[in-house]
Amino acid sequence: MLEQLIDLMNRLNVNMLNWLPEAASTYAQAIDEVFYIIYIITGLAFLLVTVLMFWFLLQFKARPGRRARYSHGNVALELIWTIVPTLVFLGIFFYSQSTWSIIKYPSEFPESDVQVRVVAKQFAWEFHYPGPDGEFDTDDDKMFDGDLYVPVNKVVGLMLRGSDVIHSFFVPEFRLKQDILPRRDIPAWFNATKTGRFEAPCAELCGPGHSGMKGWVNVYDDAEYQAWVAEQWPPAPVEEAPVDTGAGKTDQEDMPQGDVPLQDDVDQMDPGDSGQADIVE
Ligand SMILES: [Cu+2]
Repeated sequence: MLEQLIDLMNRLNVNMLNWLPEAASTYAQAIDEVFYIIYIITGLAFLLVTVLMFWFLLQFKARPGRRARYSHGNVALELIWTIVPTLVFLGIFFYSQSTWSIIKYPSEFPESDVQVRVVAKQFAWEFHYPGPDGEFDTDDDKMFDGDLYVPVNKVVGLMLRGSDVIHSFFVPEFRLKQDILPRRDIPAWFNATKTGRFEAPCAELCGPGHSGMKGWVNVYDDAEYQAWVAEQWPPAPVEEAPVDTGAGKTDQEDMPQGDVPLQDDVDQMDPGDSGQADIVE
């Protein structure tokens, strides 16, 4: 039904939702469906009202010999045009509830693979990464001015922080838009389904430089993203940082590889240790 209507609108060339940018996040399709439903309902209401208006204009225009009739209203009609829109609005509410809640209710958010703090200020975006330790406000944090880098098909958790006035983080292709308030942390998330470079303009008039306040979301595939991370946080040469490729990887590779290498390791270590201990003793 919905698809046939959309098809009809496309053929009549009245489907303004074709003007939407491409959908590039996991929830973009669901948002667009809510848009379509509302667009169709309001479009039909517009047609009904317009047709009726012209029909009334012609039907009840002044004619010689016809007297005006005084109307006291019609209870049945008023009940209908109150109850029907109420049901329509309630229907839209319940229909869109699942889509809305997964995007806007933090308790419904999926667990994030990457966490970024977004700081909005007049008139720029700052993207803060916690670094390998996963903790913000530590020495290995890094800030990127105007560019957000994320892996494709991964949940990216955002903490939106305002530093001066109200801003709004907007990525049209992701159908993500969230207002940012001064001195408040507001969580948001997305999961990009396409690689590329997507514009992220500020969508809240925030001062004279508002129109120039935009950032870019760079969505990389897995390999590109890993390369970018390795470039930004080069693996430490010593075994201080177990998070990056070097130390952690060899440990993980050794573990499941049968008994022989592990046994060798143990055999090599034990005499060595005891030998050392003997020497010390
Ligand atoms: Cu702004």
